[in-house]
Amino acid sequence: MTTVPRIGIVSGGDEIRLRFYVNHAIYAREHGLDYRVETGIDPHIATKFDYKVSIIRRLLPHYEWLVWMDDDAYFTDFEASNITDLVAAAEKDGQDLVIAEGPLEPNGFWSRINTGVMLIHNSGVGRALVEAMATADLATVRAWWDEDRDGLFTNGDQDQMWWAIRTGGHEDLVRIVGHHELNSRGHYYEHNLSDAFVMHFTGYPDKELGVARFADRFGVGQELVPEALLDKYHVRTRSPLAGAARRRREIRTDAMSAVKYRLRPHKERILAVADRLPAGVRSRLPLGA
Ligand SMILES: [Mn+2]
Repeated sequence: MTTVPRIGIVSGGDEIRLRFYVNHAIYAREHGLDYRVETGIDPHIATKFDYKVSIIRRLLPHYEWLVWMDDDAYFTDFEASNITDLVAAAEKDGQDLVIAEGPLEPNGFWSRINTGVMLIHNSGVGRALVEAMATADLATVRAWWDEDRDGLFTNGDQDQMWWAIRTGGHEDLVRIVGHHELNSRGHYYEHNLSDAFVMHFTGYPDKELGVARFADRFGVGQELVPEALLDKYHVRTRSPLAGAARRRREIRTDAMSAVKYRLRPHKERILAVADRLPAGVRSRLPLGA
């Protein structure tokens, strides 16, 4: 008889663009959890979000609880046992999904949930939620969406999951926690890295630089892992974005931010014009996601 491991963390996508896997692997090892980094390439990919959905569908049967971590979400508190605590709390209350609210961003964006970090139970309801997220028709979800009630529409798995929760009768089986507990943002870290459990780098034009600058704020390396743990696990490459390469990225990113800042009063008009351009041209403009 084979036994299904209890809790596994998985992250990845279609490319390995950041060193998140060092952060995730060390957190998992410290807390006795399994960890895999996966490539989500699949014959059925339609949008950039599908890589993640394909990984979750493929791996959920291999664990009792599967923890999805976006590649731009980093653990910042290596002492905190939030993953096992939240799984225990969900099991006690008979819940099959644990997910955080999408907190207010500096640009005013918010959402009822954020699918960057999810704890999914390998149960009938857990599997049904994943299937609904994977297959829900985005046009149907968009027609149902109410921005005042549901927040920002992102055109992807997050909206499909929220629709699945709300329309599938699963609300009592989903635990929506505060962002500090599972999936927070840079502006909520005030004093130290234990102000929240996971830092999710949403909305950064250059994520690798965003991680490096956040690391500098708290005097830690770009893996966001305490030095003693990097030593313990023999991590040889550390804080790789440095020197002239980093300076080039700083200059480019700051120049782009300055342009965006100056154009902000005209944003609606620019977006309306950009909407009429061919997709190939539009995708090269610095309009953000
Ligand atoms: Mn993300």
